Amino acid sequence: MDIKVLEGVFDANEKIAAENRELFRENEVFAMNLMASPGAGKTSLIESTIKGLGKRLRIGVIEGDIASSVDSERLKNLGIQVVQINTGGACHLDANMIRQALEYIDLTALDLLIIENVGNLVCPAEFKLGEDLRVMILSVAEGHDKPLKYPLMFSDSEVLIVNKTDLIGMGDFDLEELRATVKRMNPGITIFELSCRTAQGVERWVDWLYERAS
Ligand SMILES: Nc1nc2c(ncn2[C@@H]2O[C@H](COP(=O)(O)OP(=O)(O)OP(=O)(O)O)[C@@H](O)[C@H]2O)c(=O)[nH]1
Ligand SMILES: [Mg+2]
Repeated sequence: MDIKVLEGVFDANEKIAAENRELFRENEVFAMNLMASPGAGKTSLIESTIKGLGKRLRIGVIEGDIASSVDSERLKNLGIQVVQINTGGACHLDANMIRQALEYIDLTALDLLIIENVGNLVCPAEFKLGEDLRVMILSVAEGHDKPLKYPLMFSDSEVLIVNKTDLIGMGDFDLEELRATVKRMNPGITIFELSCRTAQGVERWVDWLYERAS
């Protein structure tokens, strides 16, 4: 009985995600779901990406948080459309939340929609939003063993961004070991290493995203 209920939730989400996907397709908007632990650097990467893309793409952002509008406040001076979703406790965004947020976004004025998911390394991976691209961040401070402990997001993302590479050498983070583990779990994954703090590696990521989204 319980299993049926859970299946119902996921089926309903898949259905709305498909509708969101169709809406993105009709409006020729490329949608990216950005997932990571709290503090890994999602908002920092969005800031760096917006600056790096400049006027090449028209960008909008949906910010997902349990509470507060701290992140959307950070972005609103960058001259883009930003909508904040507060989940009120839920540890992830779902397709229905995105559908509601889309009522406040003019998709006809966008090329790229970036969705910052709730900071969490587990739950966001389970809910499709209708996105074209699933990107996750792991920051150096979190440790290279995280793919083994939280496998779903690593196996299910198309891109892994290793952020805070400026901190490599300050602890025991082993980049080679991380790469090998992730490639074993998800051979097709594309990995970028960068630092939003120093901007090293950001250009390569931004150019790749531009090619992919346009
Ligand atoms: N050293 C270093 N710090 C960074 C880097 N990128 C982000 N930070 C810092 O990490 C902290 C968290 O960054 P955010 O961008 O807010 O992280 P987030 O993933 O959006 O966090 P939540 O939205 O709370 O889940 C901030 O203090 C950033 O300044 C980096 O490349 N190197
Ligand atoms: Mg954030």
